[in-house]
Amino acid sequence: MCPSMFITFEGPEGAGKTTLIRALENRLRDEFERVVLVTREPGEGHFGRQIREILLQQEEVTDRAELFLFLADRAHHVETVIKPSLARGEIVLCDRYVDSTVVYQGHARGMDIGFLRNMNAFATDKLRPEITFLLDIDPEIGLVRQVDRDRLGRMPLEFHQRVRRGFLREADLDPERFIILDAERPAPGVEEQAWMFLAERLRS
Ligand code: Z5A
Repeated sequence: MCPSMFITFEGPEGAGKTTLIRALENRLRDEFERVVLVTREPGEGHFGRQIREILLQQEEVTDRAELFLFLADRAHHVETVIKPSLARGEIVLCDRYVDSTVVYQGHARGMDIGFLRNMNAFATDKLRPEITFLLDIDPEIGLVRQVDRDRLGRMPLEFHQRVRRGFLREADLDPERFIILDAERPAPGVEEQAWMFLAERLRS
């Protein structure tokens, strides 16, 4: 049996990350009897919720301030939630993590990607996920699925297209870690593709 495992879920807005995480959480509990922690960035716990409120609900946040808020949320989240859960031997399913910063603040907003990688390494104390599921979707489809859009969700379509291309680029650079899922299909198909991979990994 595999010990603790850290798995992240990435992709453009409305790709279906939350839906997939719920399905995998249930199957990991039912079929493997594993203890699973479901969490997300930004916004876990009291500290994270306050940062999330500033980040996603306020209309004016400068780009640099935005970056540091995402990183502050991550640093606190890793130390207080993710690492303790992994130390207990659990499986952590995290909705967004370091790749979202590289893609949204780097590929889409234009900040220096090398700098962002270094800042991520500092914020996370170099904690990297073993598996990252990338839910790839045309942003025009994802945005239609998303009824309730936050500040970033309301960015123009071309921003979201840069996000999609950025995630695919990151996946190209790290094919061992990234599993790309075609998120335009109905949810059961997406779940099955992810589950086949995950169940196999847990059995090995
Ligand atoms: N951000 C950043 O810039 N930098 C960072 O470092 C981090 C984040 C960590 C977080 O928003 C925003 O912060 C995000 C990136 C940025 N901004 N944008 N844009 P969030 O976490 O609140 O939201 P999100 O992650 O973008 O989206 P979401 O609301 O979490 O969507 P989702 O989880 O991917 O999708 P869902 O809730 O599972 O599904 C959405 C709807 O589609 C729902 O009605 C489902 O029933 C439906 N659905 C799901 N799957 C399917 C399929 N396969 N077919 C059809 N319909 C489906």
